[in-house]
Amino acid sequence: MNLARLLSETAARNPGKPAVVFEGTPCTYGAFDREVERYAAMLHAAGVGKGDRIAVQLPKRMEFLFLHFASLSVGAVTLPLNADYRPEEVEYFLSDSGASLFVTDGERFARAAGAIRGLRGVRTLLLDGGGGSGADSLFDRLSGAPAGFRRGWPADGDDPAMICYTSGTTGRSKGAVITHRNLVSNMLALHDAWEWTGNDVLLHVLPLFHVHGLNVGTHGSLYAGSTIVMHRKFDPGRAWDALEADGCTLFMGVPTVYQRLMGEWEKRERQPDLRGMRVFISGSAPLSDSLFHRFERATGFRILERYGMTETGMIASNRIDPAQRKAKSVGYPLAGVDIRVAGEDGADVRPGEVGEVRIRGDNVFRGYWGMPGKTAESFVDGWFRSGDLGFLDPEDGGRLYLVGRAKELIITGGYNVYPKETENVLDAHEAVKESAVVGLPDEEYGEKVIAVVVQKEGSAPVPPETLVAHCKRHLASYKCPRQVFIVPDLPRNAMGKIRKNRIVERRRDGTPL
Ligand code: MLC
Repeated sequence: MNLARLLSETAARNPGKPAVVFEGTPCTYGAFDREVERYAAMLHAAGVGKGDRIAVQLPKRMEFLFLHFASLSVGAVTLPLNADYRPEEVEYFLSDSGASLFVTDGERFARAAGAIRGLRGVRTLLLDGGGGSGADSLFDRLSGAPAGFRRGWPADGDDPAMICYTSGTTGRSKGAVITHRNLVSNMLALHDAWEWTGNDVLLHVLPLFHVHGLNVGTHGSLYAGSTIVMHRKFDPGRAWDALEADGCTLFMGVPTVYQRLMGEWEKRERQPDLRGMRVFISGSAPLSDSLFHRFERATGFRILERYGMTETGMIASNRIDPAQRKAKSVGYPLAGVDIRVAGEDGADVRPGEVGEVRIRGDNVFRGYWGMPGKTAESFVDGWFRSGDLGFLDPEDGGRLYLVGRAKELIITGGYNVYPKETENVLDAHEAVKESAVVGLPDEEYGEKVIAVVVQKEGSAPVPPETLVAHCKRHLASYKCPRQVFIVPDLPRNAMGKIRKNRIVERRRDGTPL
């Protein structure tokens, strides 16, 4: 069981059909598969083999996909990195994972070179430039790759295919090790649940470095032998035009994307003709009741909401029959996925009661890379603890509703942010005594990151913009506070713990802190 092999078999059945139309340029399944093979030959010649980690930090482009499937074809492990990660973040991911190869572009390498110089055993390949930078050019390597190479697909079901870093409560990111079986079982479950066929055309606007855009959208579509119309970046106007003009049947977005699509819809004089569309799917963050209904009133489509996590892939989904989709519910467990809802004592709660959602199945990852303690903490008796609070509706066949989170986590525009990571960066600023980072409700992003900061005694007043700029030097933009409030002290409870709820309540109704 090797994901890349399965996809290569689909390619062999559909050689002349467009697999991906990237910004208007089609790439057929045959051409796609030949490129993957050429990239695999290059990796093999570079000495990359089973179990090696290949970190890829690139903007959205076809080369990312060729590399990913080539990596899986030679038994290596893909480590996709957010294109916005800062040098220090990249350095951490490379060193923590022990990656032997880092593929990026000249611009990112120029920025990260200082931070990663001290790492041993990492070779860098650049998609452009390369001259004089000390790194090799990917295209030079490709043209020198041996002809006649045949993929051996040495990795099997229980071998790692990807390591996806997720933020953690302690502020230190953890690499979720995802196997071929995890990927394949989840892809097959979605294939059936969403009745995916070769006739589908997916409009793809999400980043490729996350589970949503890569594993759900791209793997699923390439397995079904359907076509992906891929946009480099999400733009609501272009998206509506493409949905009509490119014969699209499927769309996937995070709620922020749907929010922007609605804003654009309401501005337009002529609405797009969506007769070809089959289903709009949302995930990665909770879809509000009001957006679900607003979208349905405008377009006639009920958004299909589904639930997933990096560690588990997709867990639950609403049904493909629109009549069985409900607002605020993430639907039913996918085939092969078991869900239970546990109370504080670890026992199942009574049907309909709220508890922590726990998950078991072939979709569940193997553990966190190099962190056996963290891995052990996240499982109880073989069940993965999602950290999400929810209930199963006994009156509706066990339909799952999510109502909150046990862990401190902010989801902004479909990206996860753990406050601790941002607080650590703020606290490292010379003028900061302590900080508290919270998520405030936000119409566009779902939640937005804000920080409340206490200055060190005797330090000169520091403008909030300086602290935002400080964060942006060290952290990807989505983790940085949109606003910083300087306060004399933080609200605490009798135990001395910061009362984050109090901060959220006060910011919501505008009370001074
Ligand atoms: C961008 N910015 C964000 C942000 N996205 N800030 C907070 N949260 C976000 N999500 C910042 C930019 O860096 C920029 O900052 C500023 O906001 C303006 O950018 P923008 O032009 O408004 O943003 P845009 O690039 O258009 O992106 C919006 C978006 C994007 C919604 C299209 O956020 C996105 O693609 N989100 C999808 C994330 C995703 O794929 N998640 C899946 C995780 S997998 P500055 O300061 O630089 O100007 C997962 C499992 C599962 O969760 O179940 O799916």
